[in-house]
Amino acid sequence: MGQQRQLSAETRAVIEELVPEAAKARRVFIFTGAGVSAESGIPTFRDAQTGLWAKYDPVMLASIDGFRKDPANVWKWYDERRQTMSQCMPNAGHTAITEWQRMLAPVQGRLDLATQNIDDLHRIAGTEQLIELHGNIWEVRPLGAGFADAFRLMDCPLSEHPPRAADGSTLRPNVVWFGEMLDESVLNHAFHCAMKADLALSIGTSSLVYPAAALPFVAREHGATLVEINPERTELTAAADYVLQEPSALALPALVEGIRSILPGNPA
Ligand code: BJW
Repeated sequence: MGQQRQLSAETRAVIEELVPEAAKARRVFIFTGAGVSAESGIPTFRDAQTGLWAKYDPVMLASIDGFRKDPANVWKWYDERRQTMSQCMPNAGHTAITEWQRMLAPVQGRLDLATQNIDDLHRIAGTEQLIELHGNIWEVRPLGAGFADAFRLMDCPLSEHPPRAADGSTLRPNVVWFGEMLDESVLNHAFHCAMKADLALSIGTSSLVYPAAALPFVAREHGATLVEINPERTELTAAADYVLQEPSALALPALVEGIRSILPGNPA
């Protein structure tokens, strides 16, 4: 049997201090990145440059130039990732966020979740009104078309690279590549939620990719208490009020359980 992982004594002390404040928050904003899905078996974007996908250059592939140069190769990479993701289930971190969102309903609170992840795991875990900043790997749109023309394409693996629309035109993944604008309405909504928050959490992201990485800073500037959950230090760490230097699938359930124990209307 595998050894059970435990939070460090330092993290337990930080959670004990954080729980009463977190339980008072009625507008919670959560910003997530690849680290949250790492424990479901999906390599992070940085892992991709050293691990499973080392044969590819994700920074080149995640760009419109890379796609125009070799759409079949880019689609091969996305198809492999779709196949990996189709085998993955939400982990305890995803589930804890959903539980926290549900726990806030009886106290007229709300939790907004903006994710950079394209893997659908937050939705599968049941989180509602999900804000997908960088799109969704299960959606496609015709090359040259906008986000509004996206539709789901669940074939896995795909029968051809690139997949084509009924009229023969090339389809692309409905994700945001380097140098591309994010969907303006989605980004504006995320900033609005960040600005309204009284508690903001940045979880499992290297905080390097903008404009998304600005969200927790903006929440902090507008008065939110800022929490970071990440086993590594990031560009955000120094700005955070509370730092839980742990995997999210370990720290989030402990935090949410602590909140549940004192939040009205949420029996264990
Ligand atoms: C754990 C854990 C565990 C591990 N528990 N944690 C200079 C040159 C070129 C561009 C720029 C530049 N300076 C700025 C830019 C802009 C650029 C940018 O920010 N680049 C930076 C890299 C410098 N941004 C853009 O281009 C954006 N668009 C834009 O700015 O438009 C404006 C504009 C356009 C045109 C003209 C003029 C202006 C678009 C950015 C789109 C990002 N897209 C990607 C790909 C999505 C599709 C796909 O996946 O295929 O999004 S890139 C990639 O990075 C992906 C991710 O969502 C995103 C963030 O990554 P994330 O989630 O932080 O993952 P990692 O891997 O970096 O980190 C994982 C973390 O998890 C680590 O910290 C671990 O420690 C942690 N971790 N295990 C908790 N168990």
